[in-house]
Amino acid sequence: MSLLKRLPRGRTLGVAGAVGALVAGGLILAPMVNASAASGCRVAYTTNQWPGGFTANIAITNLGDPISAWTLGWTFGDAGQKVGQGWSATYTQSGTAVTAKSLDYNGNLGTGGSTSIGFNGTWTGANPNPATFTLNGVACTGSVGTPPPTTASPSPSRSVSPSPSRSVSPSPSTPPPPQGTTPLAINGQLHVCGVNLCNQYNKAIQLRGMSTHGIQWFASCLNNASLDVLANDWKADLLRIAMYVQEQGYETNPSGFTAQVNNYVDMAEARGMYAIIDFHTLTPGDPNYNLDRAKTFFASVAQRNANKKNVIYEIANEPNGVSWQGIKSYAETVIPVIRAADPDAVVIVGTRGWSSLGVSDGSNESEIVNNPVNATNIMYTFHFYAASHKDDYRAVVARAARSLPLFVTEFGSVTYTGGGTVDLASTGTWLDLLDQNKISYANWTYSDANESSAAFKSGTCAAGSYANANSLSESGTYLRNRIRTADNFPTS
Ligand code: IDC
Repeated sequence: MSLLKRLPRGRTLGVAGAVGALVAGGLILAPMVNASAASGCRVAYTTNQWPGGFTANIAITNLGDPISAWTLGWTFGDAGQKVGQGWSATYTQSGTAVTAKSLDYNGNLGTGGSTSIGFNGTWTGANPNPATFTLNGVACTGSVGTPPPTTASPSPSRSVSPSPSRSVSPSPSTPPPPQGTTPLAINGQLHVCGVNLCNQYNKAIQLRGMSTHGIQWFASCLNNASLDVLANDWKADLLRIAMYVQEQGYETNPSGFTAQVNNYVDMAEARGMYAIIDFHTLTPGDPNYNLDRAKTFFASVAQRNANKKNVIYEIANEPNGVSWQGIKSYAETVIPVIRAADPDAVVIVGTRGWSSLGVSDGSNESEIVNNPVNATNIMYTFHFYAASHKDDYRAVVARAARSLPLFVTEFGSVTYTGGGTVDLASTGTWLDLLDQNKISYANWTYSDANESSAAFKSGTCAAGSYANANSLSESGTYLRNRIRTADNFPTS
């Protein structure tokens, strides 16, 4: 439905001079907006454009009384303009009318407070930028107005105007300084910003950590002692929880595997680490084969973990033998299930050809760039195995990283079989590339599987000596040294 139809008394989005009127129907009304509240806003909209595409960056400044949630509205000058992948807001477009709604972490804007959002879009025909914006239904004219007190009875406690907070308070949209030193305490709720992963201070960060092996096989490597070592000795930021769906995994005991995953989420959280919930589809490669299981599983884990800040959802490990259109369709079915329960978590979408951005199927990232998943706050998966995948794959990642938010949720220092040669030279070249682009990663595997990708020597988990250097494999020794180097988590 067009938002324009919801506006009262024939007002249209973006008409200057309608300062202060509230929008009926609850659609645009923010909780703290009050009939007598001063309102006003300024918007700076800048674009980079090229034939057919553009990136828009939007800086919003609230000039009125503090608000706790906002909806920015505007009207494109040409029907050919379309919002694609966006960040830091939830975007809805109907015809030329667009709204961008705040997320949990950036809804609070004090007087003078500002926040930045943006999106990648496509265009045909003319590409005039929108000239006028509304914030919570009020035109952004760059000045402050106080509406007449007729739209609702004024609250006695607010009869003195202007509010004292208007001139003094700093923006409450900036979270307080971190209360702890763990990756989770510093970074808080994550979100996607442009092509990066951003922390609660809206700064781009890189998370580095380990993936479990299949939790149906290597639970003996996942306990309080081993995760203490991962958090404190390896200084990992991230634990990826690989829950296979087939191969004696989830499909054999849905409630049992769901509980096991939730338990690992809690164990990671208790140690200040992020947790990727990996729906580890592998064979069959079409994620739609597991669509009903995915909907059941993600509805459950998203509801259970909605209030946690450490959870990232990975909806399909390695799609293979399936088109990008098939993956996109799966994603656009599963993501709304997650969002319904946990609206602000980052979701990672697998890519074609075993999450190679299509390269292993003879394609590349352009199939995604030209036809992105219709959802916000998402990233795309890239996997590599350093002894098998080298410069040609690296060239694609270096290029794709400029237009897609990427997350390396799994990689090996070995061949794609999970075994064979440990290629530390190629691994180092890969990790340098990921570091330069702040691409987060998890290494396969934090286990003692009898294969060269495992970080621990075969059979050592039972002994429990996770911190003993003699327990580590060649790959584990290298990855520990890489992961434990200092993080760069900006807070201002
Ligand atoms: C491998 C394991 C191996 C197991 C096999 C089948 O290392 O022990 O027998 O899966 O379950 C992937 C997959 C990941 C693979 C890994 C190595 O995501 O499940 O693990 N790999 O082959 N993609 C590329 C490589």
